Amino acid sequence: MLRAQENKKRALISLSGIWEIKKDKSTEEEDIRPIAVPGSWNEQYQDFLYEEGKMRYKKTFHLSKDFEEKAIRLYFEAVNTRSEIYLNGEKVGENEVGYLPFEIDITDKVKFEEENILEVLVENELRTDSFPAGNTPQEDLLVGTADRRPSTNFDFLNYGGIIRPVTIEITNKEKITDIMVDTSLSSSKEKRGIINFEILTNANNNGTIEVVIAGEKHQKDIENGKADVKVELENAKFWNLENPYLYDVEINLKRKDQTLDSYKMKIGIRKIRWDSKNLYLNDEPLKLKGFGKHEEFPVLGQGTFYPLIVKDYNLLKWIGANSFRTSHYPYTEDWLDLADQLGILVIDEAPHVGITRYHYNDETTKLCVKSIKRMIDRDKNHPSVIMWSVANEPESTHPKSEEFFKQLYETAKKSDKTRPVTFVSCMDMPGREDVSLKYFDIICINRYFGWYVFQGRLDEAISALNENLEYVYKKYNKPILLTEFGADAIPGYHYDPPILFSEEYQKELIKRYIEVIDSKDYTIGEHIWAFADFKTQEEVRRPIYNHKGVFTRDRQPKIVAHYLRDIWK
Ligand code: GCB
Repeated sequence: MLRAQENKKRALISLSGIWEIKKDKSTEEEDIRPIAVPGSWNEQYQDFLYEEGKMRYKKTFHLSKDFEEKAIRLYFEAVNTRSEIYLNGEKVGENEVGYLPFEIDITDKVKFEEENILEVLVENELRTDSFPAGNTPQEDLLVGTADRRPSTNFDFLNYGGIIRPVTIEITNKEKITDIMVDTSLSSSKEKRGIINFEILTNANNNGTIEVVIAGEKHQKDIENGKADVKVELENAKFWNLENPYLYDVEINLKRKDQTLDSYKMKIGIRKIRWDSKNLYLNDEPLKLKGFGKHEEFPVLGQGTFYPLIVKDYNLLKWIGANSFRTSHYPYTEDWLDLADQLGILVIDEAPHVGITRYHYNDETTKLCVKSIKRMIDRDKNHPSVIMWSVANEPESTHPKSEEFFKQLYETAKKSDKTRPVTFVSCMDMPGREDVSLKYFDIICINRYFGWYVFQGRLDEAISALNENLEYVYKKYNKPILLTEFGADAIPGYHYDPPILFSEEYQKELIKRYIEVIDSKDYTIGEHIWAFADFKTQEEVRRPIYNHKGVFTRDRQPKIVAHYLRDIWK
């Protein structure tokens, strides 16, 4: 599926703005309230903070008769989580994967020059064997979630709503339907860029695809709805962290002299590979410096908010970071556009957080396979994406996890052979062995020595970390990335000597972890948890927020931010 876009042959109508919302059960007219789209509903109304039921969204729109001969599709960038879509009272589509886009063709259903009523029934109920994951029998959980409110298997608010923009795209009926770009055969040494474009259309055998890049046009006839175009560029400019060079590409669908459709994109020529100790970008070993993040902010919840995207990249650059993980779900695609443009590397994570033994069944496997395919389908052409993460901290010690994760690994590999695939594990230590990580290319691990274990006892924590890294490397013989480590620091809490919850302790712990990580030649870097404080469920371990942020929730630096800036720059 192609992301909706506006260009010389495509028009977009935005449905962002104020919609109506009401609880689905409610029959009272006065229960209808205004709600902002995009945005999570949780912090727009006090009584919606933990709302988990079905909510009915509504918006009206009009279309001119000028579009009667055109193809019209609704493009939802993301609805969390399950949704049913109704147009003028008729069900036109449904979706069960959060944080990823879906489309609905409404060409034959939409009314012209009359009011159209669009309704979206949204539901985010916590389910033991699905996503968002929660309401899990407590006695079986390895990670104690006690009496959380709500009972999530993950550490952020159970957000719901139409969280990302909704648009109507108007195109010709014959159009380009997907584009795959592969630059992995390029040679940075010889400065030769090899770009394979695989372009899909619904124009069967009748037409030509034209690819315009670097001032040259490359043409190929469409066969069975497909055209493969290979472009070779001598003296190619490679995409890297110092110079994230992007080529502007225009792809046209043509018949005789007529252009039926057009699509614009930016591509970066770069190559990823890895061995038993390193991950390479264009044959240079990488050292990742960065964070696990969230896409969330006061009032908006997880709603797309362009100033936040700009601010966070500004801070990533300010602090000298070169990468982040989209924990624990794929972010709005504009994040990736900016990562491409600014030269920031991204580990793209599927929305699979809180997996326990109850997920190891056929139905959940199918759902996860579907969402991994959809994540890769959306993000495959972004040069900034260097790795796929298929899950965060699942119960991967359980014997049944093995077959489940093997399938998820194979799914990701089948969709994309050019990038490493991982999942983020927190379990691996003697007596608590991870049985699934062995299938994956890069070993990503989260460690909280000095916080949840060895609380405040940094010397013991650091020696445990040392020992555990050696153990994990010996077990897998693959590059290791510490994807999470950190400590809660309540902004403005200071203490000497450094003790739990003080900004000083957070700094000391992070400093000592980085020293250990840097001392091993098989580690590929450090991702601190977390970039910024964020809203969580309610429980005694969380004074309203998770305070492991290096920045506060409103993006002001804590002491450790200045320390990181010194060592990373
Ligand atoms: C983790 C999770 C992350 C939590 C973090 C914490 O391991 O991956 O979502 O927020 O720990 O602070 O407990």
